[in-house]
Amino acid sequence: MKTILSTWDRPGQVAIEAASKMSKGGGSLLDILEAGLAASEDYPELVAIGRGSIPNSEGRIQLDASIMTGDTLECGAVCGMEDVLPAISVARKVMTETDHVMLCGEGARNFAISQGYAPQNLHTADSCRRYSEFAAQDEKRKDYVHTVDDGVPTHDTVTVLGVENGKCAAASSTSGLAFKLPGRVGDSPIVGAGIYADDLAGAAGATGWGEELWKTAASFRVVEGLRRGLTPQESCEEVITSMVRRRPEATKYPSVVLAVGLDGSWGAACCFRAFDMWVLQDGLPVKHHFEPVI
Ligand code: SD4
Repeated sequence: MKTILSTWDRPGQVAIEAASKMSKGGGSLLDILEAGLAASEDYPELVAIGRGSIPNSEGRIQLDASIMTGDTLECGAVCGMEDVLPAISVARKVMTETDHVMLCGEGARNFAISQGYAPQNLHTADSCRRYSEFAAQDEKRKDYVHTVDDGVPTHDTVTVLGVENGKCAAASSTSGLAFKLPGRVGDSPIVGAGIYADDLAGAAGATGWGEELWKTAASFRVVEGLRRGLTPQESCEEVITSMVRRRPEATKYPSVVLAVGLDGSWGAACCFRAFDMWVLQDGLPVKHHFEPVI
């Protein structure tokens, strides 16, 4: 049996539908996760991933992505990469074509071009408008990094997990927080923070406030919980609860962890705000809703 998870409502739906198509076509677990994220990156209405996403404070779209396979622990990531889609495919190339784990900024962009990806303008009319509104403010609101004025939630990072026949994988793609400082990198491309996968335990991922998820090494800790025998749901709840107990300020904005066990069991937990996630099992994507655990 195969289980695929994908974060958030609309972004997760775009990802899970593409993942499902790849799955039906016989793709490997990594192909399925990559296809899901690549589709979300290319979907211009999603504001926190790929094309048309909310740029940094200088108006530039900088993408972070990562992928990891649980059989060998091999992983690849890019961060702060401009002008290239899909970032997740470049991250996978870092894993398969280099001896490194992560490439950043200009290096990631040049590597992508060397692998045949053509640079392109990732802005849309909407992303330009949002940036103009941000740039026109006299005093830049700090909470802009979490909510934009038209009410669009900026938390749309897509993190996907998969397990099939006891083998697991994880991947994530994002443009990071809205109007972030140039060069800022969140948890999503950081193995152990934004994703982790180990065929001896299971896979986990995160989305939300990257700084807090990173401080707590969220994904690695969730996988370690699975290794200790917790269910995915128990492990996710334990990590979110202990993150918030250790740093109460972490409840100021949304954070989520999700996990899948080697037997296809799954779970998720969040703080601050409710969260939706898609689960694909037996060929049928179903949306699940989670209320904050703390
Ligand atoms: C980040 N964790 O860059 C990402 C943002 C995110 O849904 O997940 N938004 O901090």
